[in-house]
Parts: sequence; C-alpha cells; structure tokens
Amino acid sequence: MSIQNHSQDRYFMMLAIEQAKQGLYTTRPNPAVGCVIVQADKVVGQGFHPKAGEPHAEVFALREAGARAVGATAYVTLEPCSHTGRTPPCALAIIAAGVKRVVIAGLDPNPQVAGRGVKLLEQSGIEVTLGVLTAQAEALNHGFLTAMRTQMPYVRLKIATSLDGRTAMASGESKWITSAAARADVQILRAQSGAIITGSETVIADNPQLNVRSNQLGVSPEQVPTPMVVVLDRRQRLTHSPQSDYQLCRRPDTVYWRTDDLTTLLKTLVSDYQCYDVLVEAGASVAGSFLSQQLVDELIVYQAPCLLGAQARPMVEFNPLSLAQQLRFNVDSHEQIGSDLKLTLLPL
Ligand code: AOF
Ligand code: ZN
Repeated sequence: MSIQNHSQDRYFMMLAIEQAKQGLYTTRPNPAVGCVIVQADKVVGQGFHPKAGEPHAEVFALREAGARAVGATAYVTLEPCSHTGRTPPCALAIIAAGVKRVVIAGLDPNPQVAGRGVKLLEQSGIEVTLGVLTAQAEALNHGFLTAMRTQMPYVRLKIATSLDGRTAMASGESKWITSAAARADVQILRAQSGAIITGSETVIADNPQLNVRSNQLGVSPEQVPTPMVVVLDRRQRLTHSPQSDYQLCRRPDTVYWRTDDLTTLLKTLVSDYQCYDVLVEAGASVAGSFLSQQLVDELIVYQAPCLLGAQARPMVEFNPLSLAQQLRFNVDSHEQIGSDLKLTLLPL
C-alpha cells in the first residue's frame, strides 16, 4: 500500500466526495460514502450510498462502469467494506470487477472492517493508495467515525444569542433573536443528527417540535429520517402521557433521561440507538453541563447583531472560579447567515 497525494488523485477523490454528499442526510446510521471509477482519465462510473440497507457506493459505481471497470482505478471516500452486513462486501465486488487500483480517503474504523478491506484488495494484487483528501472525506462522517473509534457520539451544541451573549429576555421572551435564515440553517444541523437532546425546561417554556422542516437539503424532506428526541428530565417534570400538552411528549419515540449522568446517556445513544451524531438544543443550564463536562465536540453559535442588556438570560450557566477555569475554543469557521454570524468552534 502506498501513501501519495497526486493532483489527479485529489481531483477524482473530490468528485467521489461530491457523490458522498448526496447521501449526507439519509444514510444514518451508515456513513455517507461516494465512489468514482476512472478508466483512461475518464469517469466511467459513479455512485453513492443512499440509505442503510441499500447497496454501497462502490456497487452503484461499478454497475455504471460495467466492463469499463476492467483495469480501471476506483476512488472511494471510505475503505471498501470486507464484511457481509445488510449488503455483501464491496472489496470482493471491486476484485470481481477487475479494478486494477483503488484510491481510498481513509480507513473504515468499523471493527468489522478496520483494514481488512485494504488487505483483501492487496491480496488479490490490486494496488491501494491510502490517504487522499482524508480530512475532507472524514468531515462528512464525524458521528460515524467518532462512534466507531470511541463508542461516544459526535456532539454538537447549538446556541442562538445576541451580541451580548443573551438568549432570551428575563421574562423568557425569545422569539426571535436570530433571523429566519439562521433558523433555517439549524434545520441542516438537525437533519445531520440521529438524536436531539433538550431539557424539560425548554419543553415547558417553548413547547418545541424539534423536527426537520428544511426544504434546502437537496433531498426531499420525506427522505430525511426524523431525529429522535431525548428530554433531560431529572426532576421528572414531564411524564410520558399521550394527553400531554407538549408536542414532543405526544411522540411515541421521545426518550426521557432521568439522571444527571450525561456520559452514560451519550454512550447509550451509540450502543442502544445507533445515534452517532447528537445535537444539543437546550437552555443555559443544559449547555453549561455539557460544556463543563467536556462532552461537546463542536459548539455552533448563531449570533444576532443586537443587544438585549444585562437583565437578559445568559447563554451558558457555568461558573468558573478563576480565569484559569475558563473554557476556550478554536474558531473553526465563521460566516454570515442572513443578518447573523455563525461561528463554529472547537473546544481546546
Ligand atoms: C463501503 N461502502 O458505501 C458504505 C460502507 O449493513 P451494511 O451492509 O450497509 O454495512 C454498513 C457498514 O459498511 C458501515 O457500518 C460501514 O462500516 C460500511 N459502510 N462501506 O464499503 C459504502 N456506506
Ligand atoms: Zn461496502
């Protein structure tokens, strides 16, 4: 196996990543994967994994290539699988098709695969190149990769604030601080998530639905599975009753978590529910718990250019005793959405 990074390989891997993106909201709990087959510098087949249970990316690309796969190079955004899951092993399909070389962005950390796909390909004499556009390909599957490597989900915490870091007036009034465009962007975060965690406080105050309503996902909204909702309810302020006043409580799949142990909750979401991408949309107290326990992988702040004043509610309940206990972040990206700023921050 060689590790190289030629510009031609990067170009075709970029096309494979574009393929993979088409499955971004629909493959859960499977990863989004794309594949491009190249014969004599021309794309002769492409495909992506659309949905768990349906064929993997390689199968669609090989189907399109047909006999033109003989002697071709396959570009895949994730190591081709070696196991029989819901579908047969892609490594064997690639071998059977007569592909000569396979370029892979990154290994599949799924313990059922984990290097065995590469081994199968190499044992049959296929040349394998690993490590082309790895970070770009991995960015599509933070949840899947984190869960396979650590048995914990990838946790995004989203907060909408004013310029002075306030999320509501003292009365609780908060509709709306950020623009419609920023709120529409949140729909994309939801669509990426297997589960949304909120607090009983938020349910009682806002009676949210926390469903996916975006028409901007590039796929029809019916194809996007609705994330399950977990309500943190350690004081048992909500009971699972069909007569409930709250929209979320009317959903039969809502889960209530009645302890303080957020680490166990996150592990359980991976092991029992196959939720690998988790979005926390809650109030200051829940946000403070996740942040201070270092359970957040990515903090997303939508900041509206307005000032709500010192009486308004703060974004995080968290009381460091000294500057040394502050929480710090790297700014991963910043962009303007509608009239607001969107900051994506990675905890240090
Ligand atoms: C690939 N190509 O396009 C994808 C892969 O149950 P299955 O058969 O769908 O297998 C799911 C596992 O296969 C998943 O957990 C991951 O390890 C791998 N995903 N592999 O070769 C693909 N989506
Ligand atoms: Zn596969």
